[in-house]
Amino acid sequence: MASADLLSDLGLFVRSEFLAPDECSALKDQLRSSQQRQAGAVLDGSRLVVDEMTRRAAEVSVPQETTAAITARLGTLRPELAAYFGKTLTSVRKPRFLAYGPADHFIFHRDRDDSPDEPQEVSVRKVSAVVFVNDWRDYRGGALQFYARDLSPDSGLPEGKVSLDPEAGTLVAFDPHARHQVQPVRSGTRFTIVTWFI
Ligand SMILES: O=C(O)CCC(=O)C(=O)O
Repeated sequence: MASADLLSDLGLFVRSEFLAPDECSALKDQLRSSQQRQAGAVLDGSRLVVDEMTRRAAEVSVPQETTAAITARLGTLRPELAAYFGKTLTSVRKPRFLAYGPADHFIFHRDRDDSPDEPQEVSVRKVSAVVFVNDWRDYRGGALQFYARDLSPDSGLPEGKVSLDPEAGTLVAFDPHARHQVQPVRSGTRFTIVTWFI
């Protein structure tokens, strides 16, 4: 993974141990035993529909208390993220819990693109966040990749990709306009939590 200094020069917010190791283990057990359904990938009107070429992953239904606890924890970062990204952030969206098994992936996409037909729930996103519940000890592949120039257009950096494969418990936050992808998982299961600050 690129060094912490480079990531912050690129405008990525990285917080290691956002979740402690014991919290990650407990959450992982819960995610393994909870119901999963295929995650949608493309918008059909305002409805997300499955398109395995674009995204192959499962959305995991966790108990309401887990969603509430993670939402509250994410909320504690809101002032820091607002200062870091120079944006007014009023709240955090309900987090989504994701599982990527072998061959699962999400091709390059933006979480917000400001197109005229973008649904309101998308156009309000100001900061995207991903929490890594587990790491390479449990799976191979599955790096989160960005285009360096999307993150830092004025840096003069050559066009290239930045790959992140951080330790379990790390939170990464970024501008939702930045293209990013999840590379195919080769083995094991990768668990993440995604959300947006608005
Ligand atoms: O699971 C991840 O690392 C990121 C998922 C993602 O890009 C998304 O849900 O928009």
